[in-house]
Amino acid sequence: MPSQTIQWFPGHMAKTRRLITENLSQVDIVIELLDARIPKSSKNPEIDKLVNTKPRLILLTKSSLANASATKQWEAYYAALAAEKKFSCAALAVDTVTGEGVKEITPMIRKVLAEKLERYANKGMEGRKIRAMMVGIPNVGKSSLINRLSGGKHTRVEDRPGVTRTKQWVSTNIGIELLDMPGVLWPKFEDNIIGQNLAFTGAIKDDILDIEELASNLCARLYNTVPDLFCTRYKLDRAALAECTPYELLCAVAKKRGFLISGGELDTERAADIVLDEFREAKIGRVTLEYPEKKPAAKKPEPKPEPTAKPEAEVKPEEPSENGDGNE
Ligand SMILES: Nc1nc2c(ncn2[C@@H]2O[C@H](COP(=O)(O)OP(=O)(O)OP(=O)(O)O)[C@@H](O)[C@H]2O)c(=O)[nH]1
Ligand SMILES: [Mg+2]
Repeated sequence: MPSQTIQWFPGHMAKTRRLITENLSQVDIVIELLDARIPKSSKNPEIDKLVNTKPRLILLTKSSLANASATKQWEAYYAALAAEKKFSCAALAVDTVTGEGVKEITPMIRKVLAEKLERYANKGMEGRKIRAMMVGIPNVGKSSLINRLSGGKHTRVEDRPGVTRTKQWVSTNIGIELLDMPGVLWPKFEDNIIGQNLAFTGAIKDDILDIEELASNLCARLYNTVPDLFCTRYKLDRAALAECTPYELLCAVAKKRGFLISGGELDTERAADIVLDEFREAKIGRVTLEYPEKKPAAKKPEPKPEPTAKPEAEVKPEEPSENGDGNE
């Protein structure tokens, strides 16, 4: 099966880049949202240039869908960067559904802006509202978080990327004005694995994707990194699938679920939708696809034991990248 090169950069995203730059002087802080399941792939490399030296807070969103131990590692990674003064502050894991981390956002913002707030206080401007701009990839949860912080349904939220199309200010009673922004990607992903990760988690519009191929690749990724979770969910025999291609893994799911079309052929389209939906809802388990890079170990690591089934499984490094035809 030829592999699709994933790319999605419609005109409104180029406009969003300009919107970020134009509105930067209006805000005190930028809140950059990363998807806790893919903190590396969801970090738009252009944001650093656009935001420049403006104080920034990183949030790892949708933490209830990610592996908790991986999220802790990502928090530690950003805490280390902050300690080395390579970043303005540590990152915080949040989830707008469970409410995890949400109460810690305001104190964290105040910590990042401590010097500025002190200057305001010295000028007798304690009551001045902090203005924060939300930036991040599509579907990462910017508008949901604004609604959660403002305690109302002020912004449109939908289970698809590209919902917010223009900027919107929202007031809160926690001393912060929030600026919602459309989600923004970048024109060319460095590596097709990044495109795949973004597509697996729902940051790329499904309409432009070959869903069967995407789901086949997701099956392969899950089989290779969290085999127990994948095989348990779809009642598959791990050993019997060892030599399978990604598409054969998808076929195995379709067969096990009894998805057939007329003539008795396997309905792999239906299986593809199911695998993607169940991954995105964490029904397969709380899976993080990327871990922070570890510093080289001082001594040789012990050989890894065979992974065993557990609610939150460890994830191994990426499968090799694939190249192929483009799409838009
Ligand atoms: N489980 C979970 N789902 C979330 C969380 N935050 C957002 N979602 C869901 O993710 C989807 C997208 O949320 P939005 O708030 O619209 O995302 P956005 O970043 O504003 O998206 P765009 O406007 O398209 O850029 C919705 O279905 C939300 O319910 C979260 O913390 N946990
Ligand atoms: Mg939005």
